Amino acid sequence: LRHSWERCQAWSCRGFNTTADQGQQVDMQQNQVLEDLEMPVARRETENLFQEQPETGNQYLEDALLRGYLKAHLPPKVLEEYDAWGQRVDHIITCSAWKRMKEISAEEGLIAEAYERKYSNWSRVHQAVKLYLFSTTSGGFNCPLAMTDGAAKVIESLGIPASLKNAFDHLTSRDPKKFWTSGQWMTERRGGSDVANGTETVARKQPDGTYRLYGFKWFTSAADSDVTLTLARIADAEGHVKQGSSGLSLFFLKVRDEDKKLNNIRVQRLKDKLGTRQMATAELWLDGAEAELISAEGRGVASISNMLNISRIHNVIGAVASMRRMISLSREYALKRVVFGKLLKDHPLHMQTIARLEVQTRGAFLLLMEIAQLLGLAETNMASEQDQLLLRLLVPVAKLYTGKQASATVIEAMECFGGQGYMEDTGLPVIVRDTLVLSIWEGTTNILSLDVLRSLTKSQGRAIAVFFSTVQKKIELASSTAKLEPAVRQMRDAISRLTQFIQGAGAKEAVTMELAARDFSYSLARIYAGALLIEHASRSDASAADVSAARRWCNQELCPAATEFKNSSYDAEESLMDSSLVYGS
Ligand code: UCC
Ligand code: FAD
Repeated sequence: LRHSWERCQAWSCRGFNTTADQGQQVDMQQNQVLEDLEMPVARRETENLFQEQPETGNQYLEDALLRGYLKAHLPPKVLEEYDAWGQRVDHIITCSAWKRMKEISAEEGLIAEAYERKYSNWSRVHQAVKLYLFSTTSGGFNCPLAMTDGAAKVIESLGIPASLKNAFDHLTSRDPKKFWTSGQWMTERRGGSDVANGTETVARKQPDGTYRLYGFKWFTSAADSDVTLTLARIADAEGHVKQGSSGLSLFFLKVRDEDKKLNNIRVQRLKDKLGTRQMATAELWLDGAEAELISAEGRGVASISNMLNISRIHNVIGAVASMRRMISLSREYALKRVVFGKLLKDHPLHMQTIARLEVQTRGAFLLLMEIAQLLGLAETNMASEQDQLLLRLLVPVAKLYTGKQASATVIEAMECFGGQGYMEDTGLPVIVRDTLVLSIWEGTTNILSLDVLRSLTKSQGRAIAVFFSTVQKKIELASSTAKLEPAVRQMRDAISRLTQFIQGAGAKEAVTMELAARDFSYSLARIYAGALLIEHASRSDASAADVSAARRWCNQELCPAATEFKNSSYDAEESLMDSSLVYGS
């Protein structure tokens, strides 16, 4: 793992990306033109007068005049729409570092690992750890990897049909020349969350059994990918389509043909994004794109949910990795920055600030590992029914919770650098911007909170029962550890309040649970992560810091849903008042 990380680190230092992901803001085409000008990392002698930096820099990135001049003069385009002969080509230009990331991902088996299952049920943990180390130095390549893993998972869950065998082999290949990445084209203009009502793309069946897709995909990330999965409505002989979720089917398509020509796809434009700018997200017209139907008709959403659940786990990996990176940089800076006559690390209030971030990150990390373990069990037929229910429940819980944790953590950690944290050329704002998307894509916080309810409803109470029994078991094992006693007590109290909330809310109208969905999901996240921290701290070789992390985590409000329920926050009158507060009448 260390070797993998060092390779990626070395690569991201060599190119436009320093270890602090600095160059991500520079347009990709400019990067391509400029890459020869980029100098290897060089440590600069610092005069006593200046504050020592937390990381070494890059000569090109540090030369503001050079960058400013070139930025002003070079064309910022990253999309070549026409070739020299006037033919429409819509070629998305990516830099060599991006292409190299794809090669490294294949060589490291970042997707292959999960499907080779060399480490049996531990293969997913191994993959997750490698991705976790890779994530913040991947220059955004973690995004196509997430979707590629999701596509491979869908194909595998279909039993790898003969028509998709070749694609599966490419998606899970370790050979850089063979490795393909996949997109995930779900969002249309009218619906990113409400895919069931927002999808207008139509699929027309061809005499040879394939389909042609016509529609407009509003967000398509890693638009340079080789293949994609997408949703469309199959038109009948009269051209009519069925509306709603049951009218959606899932399709597989190749983005380009053998001659690298786009598959009747036109790039409308590239998105001008707040972050993740090193990764091209496009708006695409499908104008008769040839596609293969891969789900049963009308089962598109259920089929693509296999992809969603995998890419949401990757989102958790990205969230924890961002938190870890910003904390590493903050604590490193605290060893070097002197204020009021001593190092930042010797100011107790500053250490308390970082320690709080550390506690959050530990909780998030253990949630991630728990999910990776459960997924590994499920994929090697070792998961019990309870494990599977828990996995289904914990994926949206962890995605929504760690997305929010990561946003808050990176902003707080940015402040740990004072004014420097806000300066573009430190590379820190890039990490902040790239992190903020984690709570939006792959399902927003509210949508995932509703998905938590969906998973509970569908299991008819079994999932929440497994949740409670698993948490109880974890804290029971720790109850003999005296130092953890306060944490265990707080957890027992939270479990009891959560039980009362569920009984109380269950007796009310459905709207109560909808209004409570977010607080309820946060409660599940905090209670489950609390149990994991306690379990971790009760090992015989646990450190004092492990115990402290568990205790501190459990000192927070573990069950906000119970508190808000007691405050009548989910009552119909309060819901009306929400609207009055927002609209002022
Ligand atoms: O944003 C995107 C890519 C960004 C780039 C990738 C970054 C990756 C991370 C990088 C690392 C740093 S792609 C777009 C993402 N879009 C979404 O996440 C959509 C958000 N909306 C939802 O999730 C909604 O809840 C929908 C679309 C699933 C709701 O659809 P419906 O059709 O209204 O919902 P239904 O009718 O409740 O569900 C239809 C079926 C049901 O199964 P059956 O019919 O058997 O009862 C559901 O149980 O689908 C099933 N289902 C699921 N099953 C729905 N969701 C799930 C699920 N999560 N797991 C299992
Ligand atoms: P809306 O659904 O309009 O949501 C607006 C707000 O309303 C949100 O706060 C949401 O939480 C809230 N809301 C919606 N419904 C409810 C409800 N029932 N109850 C309470 N609150 C609700 N999509 C793809 O398919 N493929 C991609 O590759 C892709 N890449 C992306 C890359 C980036 C950088 C970004 C920012 C987005 C990308 N997306 C992609 C789209 C992304 O998945 C959607 O933007 C996201 O799912 C939200 O959908 P929306 O934009 O339609 O927002």
